[in-house]
Amino acid sequence: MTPRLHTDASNGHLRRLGDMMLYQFRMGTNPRRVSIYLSEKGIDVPRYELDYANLEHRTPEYLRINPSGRAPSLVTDDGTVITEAAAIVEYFEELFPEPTMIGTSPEQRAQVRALERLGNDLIARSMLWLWNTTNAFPRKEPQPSKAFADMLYRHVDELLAVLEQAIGENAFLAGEIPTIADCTVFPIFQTARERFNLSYAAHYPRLNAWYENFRARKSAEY
Ligand SMILES: N[C@@H](CCC(=O)N[C@@H](CS)C(=O)NCC(=O)O)C(=O)O
Repeated sequence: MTPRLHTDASNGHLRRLGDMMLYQFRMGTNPRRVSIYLSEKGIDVPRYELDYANLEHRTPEYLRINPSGRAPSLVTDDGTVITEAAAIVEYFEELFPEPTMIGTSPEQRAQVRALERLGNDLIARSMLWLWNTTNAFPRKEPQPSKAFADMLYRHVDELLAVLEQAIGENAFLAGEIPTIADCTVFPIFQTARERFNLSYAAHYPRLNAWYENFRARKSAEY
């Protein structure tokens, strides 16, 4: 299946995929993995903004698309449904390998994927922490517990420490160019720090520098 491509006359590098639909919550951590990636690549995909407050993601219509009732979901030109942010990102990366955001050799790709998977785990642990640290997710955690949150943060911090080491002196998580690993890790930092104004990874100088650097990119606009 080859998607229909259109070049936007006003922006020569923008690649528009007119017949797809990306279901998202604009502020959601996992949907932002995809939207940040698409912005970095200059790919324009039609979006459907799910009405989270009114539980549109739990309606029978949406559950037919994504039985987990979560976002993001992508419906491709031929009606194929792709769920899971990482799968959606890798799908686009296969459609548009240049400029690469996953690496050019099997070894590089494995290293980027390893960091990306670590980021996936970081998000999962961090979400449990957020559900217990804020009152913003009453359907997930009706009675947030500070003690539980503190325990969960230790598991978050364990992965942050690995990322702090992995980034070394690099500008981006996997080296000198942004990769899908940055697209996965950045949104959870942004959710914790900007959306909920929480201290997150505050004592990791390299990750702090990376965050500020990435935050200045157009793709990170919130
Ligand atoms: N592993 C999934 C996680 C998706 C996910 O949890 N999305 C959140 C938004 S950040 C969601 O839809 N939450 C609604 C719910 O769980 O009810 C992915 O990578 O796409």
